Amino acid sequence: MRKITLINNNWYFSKDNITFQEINLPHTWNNIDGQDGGGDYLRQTCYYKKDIYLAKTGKKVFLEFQGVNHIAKVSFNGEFLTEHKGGFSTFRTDITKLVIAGKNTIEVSVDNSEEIDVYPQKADFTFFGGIYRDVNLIEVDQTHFDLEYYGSSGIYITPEDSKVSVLAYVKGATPETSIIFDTYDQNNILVASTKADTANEVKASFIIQNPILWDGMHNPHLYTLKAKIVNGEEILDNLAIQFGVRSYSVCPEKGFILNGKELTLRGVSRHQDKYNKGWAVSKEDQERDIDIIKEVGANTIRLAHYQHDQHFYNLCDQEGFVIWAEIPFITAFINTQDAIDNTISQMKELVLQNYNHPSICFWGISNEITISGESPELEDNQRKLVEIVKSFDKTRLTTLANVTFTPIESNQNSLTDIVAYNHYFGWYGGLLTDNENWIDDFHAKYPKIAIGISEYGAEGILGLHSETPECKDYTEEYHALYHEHMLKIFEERPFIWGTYQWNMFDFAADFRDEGGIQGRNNKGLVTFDREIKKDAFYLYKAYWNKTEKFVHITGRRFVDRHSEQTTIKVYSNEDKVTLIVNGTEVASLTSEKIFIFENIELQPGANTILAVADNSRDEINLNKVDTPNQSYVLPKEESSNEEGVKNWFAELQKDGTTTMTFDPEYFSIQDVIKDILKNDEAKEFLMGMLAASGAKPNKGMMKMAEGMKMEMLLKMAGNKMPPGTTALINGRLQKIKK
Ligand code: GCB
Repeated sequence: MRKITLINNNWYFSKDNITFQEINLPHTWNNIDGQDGGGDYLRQTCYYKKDIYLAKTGKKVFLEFQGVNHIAKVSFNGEFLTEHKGGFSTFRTDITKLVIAGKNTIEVSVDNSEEIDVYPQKADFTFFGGIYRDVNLIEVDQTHFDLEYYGSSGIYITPEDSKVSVLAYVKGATPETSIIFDTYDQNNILVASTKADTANEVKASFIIQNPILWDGMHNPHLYTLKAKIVNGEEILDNLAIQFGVRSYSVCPEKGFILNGKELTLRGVSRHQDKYNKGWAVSKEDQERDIDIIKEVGANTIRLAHYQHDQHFYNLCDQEGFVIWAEIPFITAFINTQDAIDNTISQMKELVLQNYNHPSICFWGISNEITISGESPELEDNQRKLVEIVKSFDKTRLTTLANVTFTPIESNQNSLTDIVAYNHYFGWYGGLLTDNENWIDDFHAKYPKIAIGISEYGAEGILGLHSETPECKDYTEEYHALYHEHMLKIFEERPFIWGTYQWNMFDFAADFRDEGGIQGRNNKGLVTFDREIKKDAFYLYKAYWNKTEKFVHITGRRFVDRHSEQTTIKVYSNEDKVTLIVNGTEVASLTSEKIFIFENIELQPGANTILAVADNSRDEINLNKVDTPNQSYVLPKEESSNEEGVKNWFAELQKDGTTTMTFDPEYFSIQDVIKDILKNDEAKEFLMGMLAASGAKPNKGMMKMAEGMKMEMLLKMAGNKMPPGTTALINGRLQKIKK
């Protein structure tokens, strides 16, 4: 029988390999410095060790690590065993030969520093260093399901209608051993059973009569395959793996189709970190995340931007979410064989370790990878990834997330089965209405390509408020208004195969300095500590949650109201809402999702606002004040005003040229930022230009951008730049000799 022992407790951790402190796993050394801003969190090699008392049993013994970021080097009793590159997948190492009776020592060095050949390289999130997921000791008989095949379970289950095919890899197969595959339904009733001889590779299949389908959130029915390697009566190894029977497709016109029925996928993205914990979150933290995502009413999750914990995929299977799973091939393509190999190994691990999860429908091969430019080499790398996925998994669809400025004619839109774009029109640049214009344009030009929106969002900071919200004011009100627009246009366009709000939770991005908050991306519907649901959360809930009736009065943190009359906005999934102000009924409105009560008179000082619907009610307190509460407004930096942009542009105009030439002896917008920064004159120009445009890039941000071509940076700035700017900048760079 297999014996699995969780060995998370009583480890020792050191930053210098000299002084150690006792800790328990999961652990990261960046839980605080990775979330406090400055882009200066500790990125280096740190050290873990643990003593473990074992007996000599004649069994095979493995160590299993479920997540160590980025590079782990494992030694056992002083002997180096393995190196694993990639911070998100399970890996195991065979320690059998080194085990001694009594005290044994595990040593792991963990490196999260910048490594040229391991992804992610550059991205908008903190790369928390540490052994941040579980570690297990696994003891098995000499004959066992293979534990060394890309960290997978060694068993791959492929259900197609009522036929279920199983592929199992076995180590130490002998003529005396055989395998029994028993399948149980959710009520623990045996529904199919089959037996096979053992071999290195075992193929079996069986029929489940009238299978109960895994039908998304409607009925996420799971079967359990219990696989046993036996020698007569003796059980040598055993595994229980859940799977689901389902079929799906994506249609460019109708969107996602699950088990023959249209299911419009509307959901969110999730990062795996949490306030003060970094990535070292508990199972309970993950369960809480799932509960919150369930409450908002999403039916799909993009688990960005890397492989998440097995526990989370299990929860998704159980709840019926449709999942987009992906590798961290993000932002910067590195054209070295080592880096390409790293994308391949992370892809194999993702697919093989998660093959049996019915919730996973889409394998994502890359995210915004053309930020560093499009090239045949990049496409080769992406094609290779698609090939690998298809060679292992014939049933699922591949996808990718394009950065907004990737032309719709780009080859990027023909690499994967379906595609999606990250768009932030109405936040980083462009108008809110550019969203629907872009989507309609794409759909009209490419009616045969299924298009999804893999990200969209805006910052929403709880302390900032406005009666007249506008783009870039960081208020909770603009955040909500932005999402009102997005939800409306998505509802009008059911052909969009999936939409993924960015992001369900605020998350750590240590280099960020947004709206007065250091080290955080504040686009969440819920705060980083999961304690507060922003107003926009309830807008989504009103759209998506059909079962739990509620009313939510927005603006509860916008307590001090200054204007003569104020507007009270309510989000609800009820039909009719009545507003009662200071005990007096003011109005009743019949509407859908959004109820706007205008010209509400408040009395000086304290006011009670009550909203009542058939099944629910909500109450908030507002304060009528004489002078506006200044803390609600983000102080405008002098350097970020429009004037700055205009002045800089005028200066450039005197000097620049509008014809684009690309003399390779001189700099141009086709050079990458890193190279531009190496030349003093070019650097001075670039930094001056950024300062004048109001951007205040810190060290971390510059690091993120340095792999990008200048032209990409300009495209990202979008319509924030006056027309003709790209040509002008190029003209100026063409005067600087390399
Ligand atoms: C993106 C990235 C994501 C960022 C997000 C943002 O396009 O894919 O990693 O966090 O934008 O908030 O800027």
